[in-house]
Amino acid sequence: MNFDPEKHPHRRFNPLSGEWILVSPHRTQRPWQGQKESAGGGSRPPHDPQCYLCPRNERAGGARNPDYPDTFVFRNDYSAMLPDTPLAGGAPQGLLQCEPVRGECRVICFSPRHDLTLPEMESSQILKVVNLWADQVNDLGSRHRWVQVFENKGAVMGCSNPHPHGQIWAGNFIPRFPAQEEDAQRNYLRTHSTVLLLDYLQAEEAARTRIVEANAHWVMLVPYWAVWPFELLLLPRRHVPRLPDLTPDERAALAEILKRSLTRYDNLFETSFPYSMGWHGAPTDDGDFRHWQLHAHFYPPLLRSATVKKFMVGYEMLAEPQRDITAEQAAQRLRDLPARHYNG
Ligand code: H2U
Ligand code: ZN
Repeated sequence: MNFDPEKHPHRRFNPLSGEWILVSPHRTQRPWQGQKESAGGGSRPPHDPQCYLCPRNERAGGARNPDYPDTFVFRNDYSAMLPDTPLAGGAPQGLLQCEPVRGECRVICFSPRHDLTLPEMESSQILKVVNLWADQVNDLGSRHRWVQVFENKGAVMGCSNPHPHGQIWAGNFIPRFPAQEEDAQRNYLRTHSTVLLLDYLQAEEAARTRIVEANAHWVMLVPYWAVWPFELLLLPRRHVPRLPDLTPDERAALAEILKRSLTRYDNLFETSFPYSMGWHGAPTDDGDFRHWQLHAHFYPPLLRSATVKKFMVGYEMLAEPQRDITAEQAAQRLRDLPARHYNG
């Protein structure tokens, strides 16, 4: 008998992080038995007087939100990094190393409407979020090396509030995961004279099995090396280093593919699908970053239903991440869903 990756345990390599993952497809040869539970949080009002992100309300820090019509950005009242940390002093201590960090943290409201999420918003409204992300990378990137745009969605991801919002943390250092991607992409360009994620997109378009959504400017796919059951990777077709480099057409197409893909997420278990998502683009300090390709990661924790999540524990904490359902099976399931929201 020959090795068949659809049936036999194997490891897959993530060339972007340099890490391996264990895939156990033999555990899912049985037919799908996942139950469907509607564990929605119930309907929410368009404005919640208790919400610290709704227009006109007071935040925990005491500041009052303006009566914003579409998006709104403010400095995080509990910022994890501060702009004025002293940088002098702190001699190296052998094995006990530490370095001071400077940074800024912001919160961005996607909409004044407390009851919406990104896939429930009009594409024209999502476009305003896209433009805001790009403007924020421009602004914070002018004085920080790494600008991390992200969204935590859903209580299981530790999100503190259902009001549609994301965060931006910018700092004077390249954090661990982007640093892995920096090394991998730089080495790939050096050895192949081509851009890693552009070559990868070509391979995926030839295979077609992992693509979930595509339009003229973007492809949304379950990466070959996905760890989370329904992990997605969003790639522009053109070589684009950072969010601010996107053309107006690319931004509009991005709003469209986000709406369609996140709707599939919600339709999968007929629940507002939790995830952490975020953008990775070229670092924002000076330098040659031709090896970088902009992309977004979507890491959702759900496995079998609205209430059954995957735990990264045991072997995965101590040895290596593992999955049962293959990336190809996950992509097929997302593709088979309607692109129209179950809720509307
Ligand atoms: P989540 O995206 O994980 O829900 O976090 C929301 C952020 O909002 C969190 O970092 C901030 C918290 O510090 N926040 C404020 O800045 N002001 C508030 O009034 C409450 C929450
Ligand atoms: Zn609100």
